[in-house]
Amino acid sequence: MQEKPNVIIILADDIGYGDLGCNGEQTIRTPHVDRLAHTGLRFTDAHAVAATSTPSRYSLLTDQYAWRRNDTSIATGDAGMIIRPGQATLATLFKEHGYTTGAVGKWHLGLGDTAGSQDWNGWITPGPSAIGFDYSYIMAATGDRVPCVYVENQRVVNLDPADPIAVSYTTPFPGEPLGKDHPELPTVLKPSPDHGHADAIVNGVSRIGYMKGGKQALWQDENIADSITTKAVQFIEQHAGSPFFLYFATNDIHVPRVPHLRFKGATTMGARGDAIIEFDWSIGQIVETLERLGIAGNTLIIVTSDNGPVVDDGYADQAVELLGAHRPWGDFRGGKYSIFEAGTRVPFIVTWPEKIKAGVSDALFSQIDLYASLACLLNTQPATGAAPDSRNHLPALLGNDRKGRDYVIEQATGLSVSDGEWKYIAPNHGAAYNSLTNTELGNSPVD
Ligand code: NG6
Ligand code: CA
Repeated sequence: MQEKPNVIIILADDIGYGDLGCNGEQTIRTPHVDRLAHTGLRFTDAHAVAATSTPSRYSLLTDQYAWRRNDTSIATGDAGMIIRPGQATLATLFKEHGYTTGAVGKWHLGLGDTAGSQDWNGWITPGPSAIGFDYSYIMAATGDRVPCVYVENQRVVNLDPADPIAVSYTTPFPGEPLGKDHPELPTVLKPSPDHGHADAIVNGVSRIGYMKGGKQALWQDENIADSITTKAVQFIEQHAGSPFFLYFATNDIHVPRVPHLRFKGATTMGARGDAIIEFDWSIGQIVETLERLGIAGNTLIIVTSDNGPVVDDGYADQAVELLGAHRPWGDFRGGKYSIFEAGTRVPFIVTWPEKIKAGVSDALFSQIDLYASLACLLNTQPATGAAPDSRNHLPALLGNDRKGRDYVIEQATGLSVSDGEWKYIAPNHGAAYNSLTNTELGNSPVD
């Protein structure tokens, strides 16, 4: 009988607190996530560290606040690896304790030594293996940034050597049409006015950045959830006999939202709503796999999100027009990019059937504490210098402490600190409002 639990972190992209049925929204049905919420512990006051992906993921994996560095803002698709080789991460923690470790899905933490230096046609290094992951199957950045290919164990999947890939974020490739010059060519999704997303056109969708070649390796947008879920399921199947740690970062529900046809019309909210249902399906596949293999009872699953919700994030997918009564941000103000509460207050559900009792926890919790808390679960402490900002809140994570942290620090353009009742937002000169996404950002230059 395996004593150590398997650990799976399922990190959604841009799913807001209110986007899940279990958080009180009557406008959407997410049965697989809701089942986890009802059999496990559902947090009402848990936070991502930042209101956008790269700093949030950096902080979650290293458990060092991203704002301690000045190079952790939203990464391009050719960014160098932001977490440096040898830096402690959740993956190194688990690996040191005998786990097999895997990263599947959205990466958005850079690859290679420096920006633009990656060999997309060879071995891309450093990559996830340099920070503790035994296995990786990732999208380099986001769905809306080139290169639009999967990278498995640091090599582009399905690459035809006769059609090498080139990527640039500075210089277009002659002969490759761009969305900004050919607005008629993106036939699957058009960018929203003024949002950008008007560079390389891949699969009828114009993206950010320039790309050439690699035609055979291109992902199909409607198959991304299927592809990465299949890889996550295979990883679980292959390692079911000994402890594993899986970081499963979904592409749903980031833009461009192109859910598989079988989810079309699953909601009345168009692609954004349907992508939430696709996300929920992915969760169902993971849970069903664990149950089929008889390891569900001793697997700790965390379902959470990298930042708060956004409705129009750059493509004319009718998310605004079809939103109806749905409130992705729940009762909170702001959203993705915002220092107000909805920027980082995210869904957070923890299940471990053999150890965690069903319930709802109002404990103040931050993703920054995962390292120290999970280290405690492994009967160890962070090594000197590892996860410097992480504190052990394992009792809160397991439902034995309903208070949690004294405060959380949140990051958007600037910083805020909240004790769960009051919140201080440090004055800063960032814009007060993002008119593209229609988000109150919470920035103000005065106290
Ligand atoms: C923004 C993009 C947005 C999204 C975001 C990253 C524009 C105007 N907007 O810059 O579409 O890609 O970056 O999202 O380009 S995140 O969830 O990965 O942080
Ligand atoms: Ca995100």
